[in-house]
Amino acid sequence: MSRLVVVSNRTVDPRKTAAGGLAVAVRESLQRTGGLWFGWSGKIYDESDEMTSRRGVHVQTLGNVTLATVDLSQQDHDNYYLGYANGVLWPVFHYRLDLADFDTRFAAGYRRVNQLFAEKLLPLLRPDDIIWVHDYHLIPLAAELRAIGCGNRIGFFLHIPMPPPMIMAAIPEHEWLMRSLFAYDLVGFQGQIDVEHFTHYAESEANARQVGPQQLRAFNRTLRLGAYPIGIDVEEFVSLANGKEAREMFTRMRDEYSRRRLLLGVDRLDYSKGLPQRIHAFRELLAHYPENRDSATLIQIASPSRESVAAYDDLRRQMDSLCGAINGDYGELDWMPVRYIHRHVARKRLPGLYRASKVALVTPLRDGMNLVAKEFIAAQDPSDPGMLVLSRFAGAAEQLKEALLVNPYDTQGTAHAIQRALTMPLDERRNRHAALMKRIREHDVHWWSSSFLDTLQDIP
Ligand code: ADQ
Repeated sequence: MSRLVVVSNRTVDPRKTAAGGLAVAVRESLQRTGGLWFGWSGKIYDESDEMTSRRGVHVQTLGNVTLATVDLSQQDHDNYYLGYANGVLWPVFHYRLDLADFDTRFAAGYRRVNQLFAEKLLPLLRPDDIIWVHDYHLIPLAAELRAIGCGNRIGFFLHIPMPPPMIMAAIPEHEWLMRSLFAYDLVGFQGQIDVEHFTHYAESEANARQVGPQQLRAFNRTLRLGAYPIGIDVEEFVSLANGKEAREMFTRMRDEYSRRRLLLGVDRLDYSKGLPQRIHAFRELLAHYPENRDSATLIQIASPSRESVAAYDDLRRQMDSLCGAINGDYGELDWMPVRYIHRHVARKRLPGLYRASKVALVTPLRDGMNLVAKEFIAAQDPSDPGMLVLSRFAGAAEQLKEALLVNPYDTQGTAHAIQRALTMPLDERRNRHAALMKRIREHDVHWWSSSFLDTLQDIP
């Protein structure tokens, strides 16, 4: 069996409870087989200090996983991470061309850091290692590794959506990004729609030909594609839900909101998550279904994210003002419609919060998958489960058909679906929950990593 080498922008200590979808999933795949995890240390070195700026790779062995990390210079961090990854690729891949800043210095920094990763990783590789690269920060990594002689099998998984060809083509460097993707042996996407977008894009922009099922040929290389929808560790999450912290949280929320109907949103504060639209829909609910006044409470947790990118600052101000206005207009002395909390919730307590809620609002404008939707299902009491209101534009909607699917741009339609979720009879809630639970168990995180890695391993 080959050794697994995982490369992602950030690494975390694999022995600790990881927060964040990618970290949980990567930790799971590595702990099963052992291996090497390579990425940025999260540290920025001082370029004026000769000693530190020449620093190499930090290597640490933690259980059966070796962590290897590099530091970045301030300039590389700003151009690669803030500028290109989060200022160009993130908005464009979420269909937000209006928020992208196509400064050519960002592209140069992105390429430089991918070259740095390739240079530092190559000496650590063994000939039969199998390499799994994660996400939009590292699209050109395989091409950079190949350019310096790496012949290993390399797979790539895109955690975010693949946009339609005309949107992708707005990126000035899109041809280079496309060519870079063909340096991989396997490229995995969250959903079938992403595979279709990529296929159309490669056919129209690179004259790619289909040479087999899910196989494209261009740039003298054959690339295998596939949809590998990421899942959660259902058993781990169920046991977290039964843990002390989650039970305490559940009891606290149930006591505090015994007379209320609790609705919940848990997100990073990100413009892709549709938070202002969600507040508008909740406001519409109070306006059109007055029985919810003095009764329904929306707890919206939005953890701080990418605060040095301007669009995130604007969103923060917008949310402060929308939540303030709804509380001012509808609140009573003893009831506030929205509790908006700009903070992270500890992972061990999260299942208690999910379980105490009657309805979860997962309404992104576009999302690769969205694991909150799956965690909410896993945390429910099967005998009296809460209901999921899910955006049709989340990758999760391809699988979670028994949720109430909504178009988050349609304020009235979303408010109507929330009302339906709040008043759904117990039998229907149980049936839908059982079907959803079956789906998240069938395609859990173990299925995700083993099906991707088995395909990569078996490519001739
Ligand atoms: P994210 O955009 O970060 O991930 P998501 O999948 O919704 O989005 O959440 C990841 C994790 O973060 C979940 O485990 C969730 O519990 C946790 N989380 C989010 N907000 C939190 C908060 N306020 N407090 C505590 N925990 C919080 C990207 C893609 C997604 C894709 C994942 C995995 O954008 O579409 O599902 O990668 O592939």
